Amino acid sequence: MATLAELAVVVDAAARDARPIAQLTASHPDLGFEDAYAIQAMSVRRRLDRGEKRIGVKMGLTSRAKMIQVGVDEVIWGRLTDAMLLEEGASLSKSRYVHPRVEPEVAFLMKKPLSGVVTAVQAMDAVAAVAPAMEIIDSRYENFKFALSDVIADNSSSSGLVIGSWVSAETDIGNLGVVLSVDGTARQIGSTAAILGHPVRSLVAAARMVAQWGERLNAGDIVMAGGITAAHALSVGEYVQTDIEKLGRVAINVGK
Ligand code: 0L1
Ligand code: MG
Repeated sequence: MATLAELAVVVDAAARDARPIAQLTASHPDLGFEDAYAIQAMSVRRRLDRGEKRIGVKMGLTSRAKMIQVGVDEVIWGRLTDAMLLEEGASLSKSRYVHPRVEPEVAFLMKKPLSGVVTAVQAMDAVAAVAPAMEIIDSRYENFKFALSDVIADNSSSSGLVIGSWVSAETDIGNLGVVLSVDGTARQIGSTAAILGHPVRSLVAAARMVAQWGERLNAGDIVMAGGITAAHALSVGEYVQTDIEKLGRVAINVGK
């Protein structure tokens, strides 16, 4: 049996080298969520030790569409670093990923620390701004297949994010229309209400879940609230855009 630290080396190397690996649960069927989050923390520590900077957290599996797409039913979280941040409107390099997918999200920018059990009002009071966003998810597991412990250990498939322009945190984000289009054709349609009924619930969950690991959301952090629709698998040459009513637009090109 490999130790948790050894498994962290495995998932970190797979992400760094964009190389698919077997599910950890294939060789470690008893890997629980707690161990999986410990692996995640150690693998992200390795990134930070290489010079990457922590910029916030992502919430995952926050919509029914996502839960059904991957066959699990728990909200999960992962850590974001500056190396994952893509410039709005720029090209991502598909060869840096194993099998990347993109999903429309809402991003929060924090202006105050937040941690532990908080209400929705307390959570929004800690938010400086909100923005339309897209997450690039990339499971490091072969065929994008995993058990929940696998994906948690793999930093909840976190691999990229692109943020549009920040708008006022006063904007009512509870039920805004969302369209993800590829080369001008709508491919996924949804509402921000798909995120746990209201995206602020994802922020409340983020504050609670990071606290379980002795962490907090800091002023300046980005919190990705979670996918609104099923994710779209990226192909080279595509132009992918998300439009969110009242929030605006965010786009990327997919390069080699
Ligand atoms: O909702 C998400 O950000 C996805 C988390 C992990 C599952 C996946 O890779 O699709
Ligand atoms: Mg996501």
